[in-house]
Amino acid sequence: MKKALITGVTGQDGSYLAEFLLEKGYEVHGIKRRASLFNTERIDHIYEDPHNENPKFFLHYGDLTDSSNLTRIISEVQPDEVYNLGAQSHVAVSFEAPEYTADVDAMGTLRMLEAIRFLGLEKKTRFYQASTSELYGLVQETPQKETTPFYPRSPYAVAKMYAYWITINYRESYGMYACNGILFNHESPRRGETFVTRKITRAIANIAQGLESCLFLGNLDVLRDWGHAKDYVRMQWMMLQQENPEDFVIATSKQISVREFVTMSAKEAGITLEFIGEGVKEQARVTAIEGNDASGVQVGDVIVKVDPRYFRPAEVETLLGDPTKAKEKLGWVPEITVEEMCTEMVASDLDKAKRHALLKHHGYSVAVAKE
Ligand code: NDP
Ligand code: GDR
Repeated sequence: MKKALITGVTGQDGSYLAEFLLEKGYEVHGIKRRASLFNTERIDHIYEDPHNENPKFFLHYGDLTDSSNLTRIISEVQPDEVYNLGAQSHVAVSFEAPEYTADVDAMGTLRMLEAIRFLGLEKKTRFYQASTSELYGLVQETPQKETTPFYPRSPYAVAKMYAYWITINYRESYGMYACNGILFNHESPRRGETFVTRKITRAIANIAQGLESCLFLGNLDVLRDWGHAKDYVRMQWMMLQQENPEDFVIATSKQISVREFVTMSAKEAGITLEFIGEGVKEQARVTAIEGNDASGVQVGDVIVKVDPRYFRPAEVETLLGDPTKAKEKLGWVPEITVEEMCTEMVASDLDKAKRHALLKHHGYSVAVAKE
């Protein structure tokens, strides 16, 4: 039985990857951070009580800033495959906490690689690094592929650029099976609530149910190549099953704007929107309502506004990936479209909003967390 170790197992990708590997028959180990509240919501459904007989899923307390802890866990687990998904993954937050972001995202990757080498596992343990389309930043070529030059535009992207190169360096220096997946944005109902797609689907659902009145966003013109996390974790595993380690771009090769994603999400909740005004004055108002999900809004309501506090000091305006290499060498193609993903995300957030609305209707106080 193969053993896999996942950093970032409590995150969006970590949770889907853990499910995927358990289904493939792996023994799966995950590193979770200590938090003052439970932070395992995304993996609670696959949690196994360590008192059970023959558990297949194990959690270890740890942190990418702590080398001795990482070395001990890797030594205990002796993994065949390591998936380094742990990161301070929010681009906007990386401008607020650049040093911490570098410590976790850049140095954390080095700590993992060095622990594998130090323990003499460099010929046994295969290593996957969660690289990112943010490396392309100010794009030098469209669409972006494996050979496109990088131009990172945030402390997050610069830290991930170090991680990208140190992974290649360990591959070339020590013959490690180590590779980078250069993944474009991927989302799901499990996406963190402060990334733009989930912020939109969650707010639209809450507004439709009368729990919120307005969604404030930053740059609506930005274009992204959005795929589904389930498709992308499958590719993370495929990359570690080849004869030789290589780096791959993973994307859908279709891009839409933030504004289009708002319109699409609202439509899913039965709300037709019209955008009016320009720049920081741009807003969206309701022009029609269909079905029963949007009882909390009326025609004419303004439910989306621009707030400059969500602008970034340096923006990545457009990203569009070319996954030809992944298709030709690994036979990988994304199966879920952005439209299907949006339908799933809005349905999931509407379900939660309806439960909250019901509680509110029965007199319970319901607080909606926001950033
Ligand atoms: P999430 O933000 O959902 O998950 C990040 C995970 O990293 C969480 O489990 C988090 O723990 C953990 N983590 C954060 N800081 C530390 C630390 N100091 N030590 C150990 N673990 C830590 O990200 P995603 O699942 O979306 O992304 C997975 C990886 O892929 C990340 O590295 C991200 O940068 C990268 N990536 C993501 C893309 C995307 O579109 N989703 C695209 C390209 C790359 P906790 O739950 O406690 O916060
Ligand atoms: P990104 O994702 O920065 O691409 O990084 P995010 O969803 O945060 O932003 C996408 C684009 O939307 C614009 N935007 C807003 N973003 C947020 N979060 N909140 C807003 O209110 C808002 N309004 C407009 C942003 O400016 C940006 O251009 C994600 C992360 O998962 C990274 O870890 C990963 O490496 C990349 O995707 C690929």
